[in-house]
Amino acid sequence: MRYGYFDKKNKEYVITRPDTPTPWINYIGSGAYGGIVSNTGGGYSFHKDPQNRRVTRYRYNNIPADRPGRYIYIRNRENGEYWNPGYQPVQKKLDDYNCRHGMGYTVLSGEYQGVTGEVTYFVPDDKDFEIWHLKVNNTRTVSQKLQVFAYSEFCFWQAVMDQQNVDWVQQINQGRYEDGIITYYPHYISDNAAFFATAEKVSSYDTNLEAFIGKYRSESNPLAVEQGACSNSVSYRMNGVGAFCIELDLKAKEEKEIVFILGFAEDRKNIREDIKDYLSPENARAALDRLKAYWDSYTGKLSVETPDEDMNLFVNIWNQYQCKTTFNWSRFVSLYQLGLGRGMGIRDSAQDTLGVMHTIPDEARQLIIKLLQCQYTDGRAYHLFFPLTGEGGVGDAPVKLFDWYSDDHLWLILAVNAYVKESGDFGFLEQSVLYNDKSSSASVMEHLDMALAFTHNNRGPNKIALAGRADWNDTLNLDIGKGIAESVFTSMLYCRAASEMIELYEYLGKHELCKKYKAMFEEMKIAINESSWDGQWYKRAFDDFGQPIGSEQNQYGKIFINSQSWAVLGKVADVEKAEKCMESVYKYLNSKFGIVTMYPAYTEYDETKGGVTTYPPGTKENGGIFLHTNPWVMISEIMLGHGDRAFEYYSQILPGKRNEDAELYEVEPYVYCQNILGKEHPQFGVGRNSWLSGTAAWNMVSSSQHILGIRASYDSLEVDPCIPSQWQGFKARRVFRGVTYNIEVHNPNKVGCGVSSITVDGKEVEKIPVYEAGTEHNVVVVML
Ligand code: IFM
Repeated sequence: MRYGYFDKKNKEYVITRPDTPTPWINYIGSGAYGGIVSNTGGGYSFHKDPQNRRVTRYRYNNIPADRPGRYIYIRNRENGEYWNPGYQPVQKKLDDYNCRHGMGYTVLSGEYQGVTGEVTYFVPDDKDFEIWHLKVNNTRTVSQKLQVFAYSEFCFWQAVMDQQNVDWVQQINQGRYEDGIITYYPHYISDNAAFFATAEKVSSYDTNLEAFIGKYRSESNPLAVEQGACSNSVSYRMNGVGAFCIELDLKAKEEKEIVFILGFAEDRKNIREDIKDYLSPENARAALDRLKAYWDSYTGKLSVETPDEDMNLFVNIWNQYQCKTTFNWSRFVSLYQLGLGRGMGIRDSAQDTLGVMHTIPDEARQLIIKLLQCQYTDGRAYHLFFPLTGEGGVGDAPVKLFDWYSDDHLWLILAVNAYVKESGDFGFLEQSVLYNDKSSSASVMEHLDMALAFTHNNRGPNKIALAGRADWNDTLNLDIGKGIAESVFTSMLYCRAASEMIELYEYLGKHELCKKYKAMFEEMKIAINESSWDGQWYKRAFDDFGQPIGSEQNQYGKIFINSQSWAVLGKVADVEKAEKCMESVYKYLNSKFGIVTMYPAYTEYDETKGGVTTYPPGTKENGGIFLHTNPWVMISEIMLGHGDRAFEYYSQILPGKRNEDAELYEVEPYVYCQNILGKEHPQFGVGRNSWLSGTAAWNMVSSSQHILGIRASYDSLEVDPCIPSQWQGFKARRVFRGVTYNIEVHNPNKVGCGVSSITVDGKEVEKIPVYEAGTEHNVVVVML
């Protein structure tokens, strides 16, 4: 069943029916003020931090009720009927409905009884508030007397407190109205306020939820809308809302535009001045045009034309777009991660920088600095931090024995190396950055050295990395107090990180350091191969009794995905072992909806393994398809020269390919989700946790840098594709360090991997040079 389609020209996904299997959402905002908007207007807003600066409420665990949200009610004053352009919350059957999710904006359009309503939600590129730009059109040949109600429900800023301390929160809330602006603030705060505003003539308003909705009613039949007027309520306590009623007498075929602004002000005295330029429809339109231009420039650094339309759609638009959202919000705030408690993950954000590096390296560098500031002087790192307050910590994972995860710090090395390759900014490596104690500092390079040193200094009986609280797999909690559990995966990640350091030090001519890291790399590689090769694949870990996890000898969890892909990515496996373990992945872990994390899944809770065994078989880390891990397999296949296999893996998880079976898939077909229920689950194929997943960044990396092979290196742009053998080639445009490269790749012999010649502007070259910024060059790559 189809719920919508991709509108390639307008870079939008168009939803044509409101009853999607789950709310299909979009994000507005750039990483400061922002919010979530569903296809029926559900969702919420926050300012810089969804936990500490929540602006509006959302009721979780209510899917698919998907309420409340940013609602527009249109009421016919003659017959009293009312409806919403986005269908919710009144749920009146509309004569026409669609939702267009674009890049940074969402448009909801509905038609009912000769009236169309269209509302566009977005955050202007230069402001910390959101615009609701409403157009109401009388499509009839007679005039109509209408009313518009605009509504949003405020939240106390600390979103956890809003749920936990209702007694306090409800006594302190204050809501006021003055000349088109509703402010909402707690009694004890004098400067800040959330606000809702319009420049239109307001016939009545409400600041109090109970007054607008009425007792024992809901957003679907609010008293104010039913009776055709708000009650000008002043909220001295209880729950706050911003609600306006505006009278609309539309002549035949007349259209009226109204702008509403919802936001948060650090100083409420400045609200009027701050919003005044954006309250007119003309300026709102101009702001939307600027936003679209921003996104065109963001996605314009890379565009490809391959024989696969779905790949083009995702590499050019949707995957790039999702990468910016994960970069903004890590795993902090979605409809599944509630913006409470978790904060921004260090490992997550470090990986997220990889997905945006080609287009916004400066912003990536700024985030990397924040992550380095989360590092302890001994090299390990916080597990998460809160963007508004800068506080960090280890989070609320069930195992409390450790204050470190074995992998967080190692991802920093991958992020910094990717940044330097993209930007050529070697000076960054010398920049001094504080540690999390806020008093000691070290150069970026020293931070990275310490990251490797921490793992080197924390190895277990097999001389491989200790497991700590967990590794990438948050739920594999093996250390139950003995302190000897080990992670093979982290050891492989360490090898990858060490080899990136070796490459960098070689390039910089730092031979002594290079030697040191080569020795560290070799030592770990040998230890892994001696302890963890299982015959057909690599073991995953050792538990706190020294017993293997992910071995033929285990009844459950015989084989895990990550210790196969990272054996290749970490350059730990020789060719024979690499081929064998990747073949085992295909044989035991692959399925038509993606590769599962491990097999067979655990069937019962086991405290020696921890969180993974709390999940039923086939769910998430316990044998589910945890999509984040799939691109690692694709990259590994490409490193082995298997372009067809890699593309098969890539295609089978492309969300666009699930558009036709969205009823089963349930989640948005325009972004990757975090997990799909695996082959051992009765609901095999159902997706969950859309949007915030490392899948976005790593699929961007695997598709553009490995399948298509276009990647930055320290002194050149590499084009080294490994494509499906039947492709004749492809074209791409890549902006690298300000230089535009128009690339043509030819695959005359249908080999798919390996390059026989490269010419730039007609001259054969060994490497593609970095030219003067602002110039444009034509690159032709002929494959073997
Ligand atoms: O790696 C983690 C990530 O940090 C948060 N989501 C779950 C992943 C796998 O456990």
